[in-house]
Amino acid sequence: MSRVVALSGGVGGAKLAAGLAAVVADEELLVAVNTGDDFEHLGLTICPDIDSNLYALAGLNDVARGWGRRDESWNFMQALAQLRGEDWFQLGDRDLATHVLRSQRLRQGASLSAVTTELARALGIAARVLPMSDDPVRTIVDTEAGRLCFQDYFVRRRCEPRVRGFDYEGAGRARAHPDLLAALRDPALEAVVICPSNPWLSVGPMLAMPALRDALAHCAAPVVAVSPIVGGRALKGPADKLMRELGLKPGTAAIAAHYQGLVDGLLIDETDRADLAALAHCGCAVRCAPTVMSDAGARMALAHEALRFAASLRGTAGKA
Ligand code: FO1
Repeated sequence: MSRVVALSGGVGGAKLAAGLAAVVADEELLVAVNTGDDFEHLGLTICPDIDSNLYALAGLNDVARGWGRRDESWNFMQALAQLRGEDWFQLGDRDLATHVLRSQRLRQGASLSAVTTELARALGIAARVLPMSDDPVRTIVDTEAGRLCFQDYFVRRRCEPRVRGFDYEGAGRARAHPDLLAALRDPALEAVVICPSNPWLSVGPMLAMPALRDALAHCAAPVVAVSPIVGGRALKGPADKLMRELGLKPGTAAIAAHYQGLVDGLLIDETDRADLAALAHCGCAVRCAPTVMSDAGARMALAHEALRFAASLRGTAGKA
C-alpha cells in the first residue's frame, strides 16, 4: 500500500525521490518514472530517468555530473571510440552493466516494470520504483532543425535547436502502469508529489497518458508540484530556454498555469516569494520553501515540506 506517490523525471526529480525515500517508510513510497527519454542505442535499451532514480535511491549516483553512477570508469567508451563506434552518448563501465542486464531481461520477455523491480531489489532499494508504463512512449522534440528523438535533441545536439513543441509518441495508447493507477485511486493515499522535473520534457510524457492525467485530476489525495524554475531559471537542464522558445516567460506563473487543474498545491522557492501575490488566483494553493537540494539534508527537508504542504491541503476544495 502506497502512502506517497512521487512522479519523477531525471536528475532533479531523482533528488527529491531520494529525499522522500529518506522520510517515508520503504513500502509506503511509490516512485513512478518518466520513460519518454528511453531509447535503443548500440543494441541496448537505455532508460535514463529510471536509472537516475535507481542510482539516487541507492546512493550510487554521480552528484556532480547529474546522471550515471559515481566512481565510474570509461574503458568501454574509449574502446568504442577507437573502433569508430557511436560515442556521442556516454556509457560508463558500471552503468553499462545496468543496460546490458535490462536489455537481456527485456529480450527474454520480462516487462520493463519487472526488470526495474529486479534492479531496484539488487541495488538494495526498498521503495517501489515503477516505469510510468510498460508500453513504449517516446518523446519527440519538434525543433527548427526538424523532429528529433529526445536524446538526439538533449545530448547529441545539447538542446541547441529552437523548440516548437513536443510529441509524446505512443502516449495515447500506452497503458499507465496499473499499480500506479491503483495507488492514485487508493483512499489510503496521503500525497502525490510531482518532483521538480522539467514539466514538458519529463512530466509531459506522463500527463500525455489519458488515464494517468485523469487519475491525477480526480485523485482524492492532495497533489503537490515542486516548481523546477527558481528565480526565472532552471537549476539544471533546458526548462527556461524551452519555455522562452514556446513563448512563455520562465517563472512560477507559467508553471502554475501548466499544472492548473491537476495540482492542489505548488511549492515554489524562497527566491520567488515576491510571486506569491500574483499567484493568489492561480487555481491552487502556493507555498514557499527552500527547494534547491544541495545535499541530503536539503533533500529530506524539501520532502518533509512537500508532505506537510500536502497534509495541510487534505480535505480542502481541490483543484480549480
Ligand atoms: N546526459 C548527457 O548530457 N550526456 C550523456 O552522454 C549522457 C549519457 C547518459 C547515459 C546513461 C544515462 O542513464 C543517462 C545519460 N545522460 C547523459 C543523461 C540523460 O540523457 C538525461 O539527463 C535525461 O534523459 C534527462 O532526464
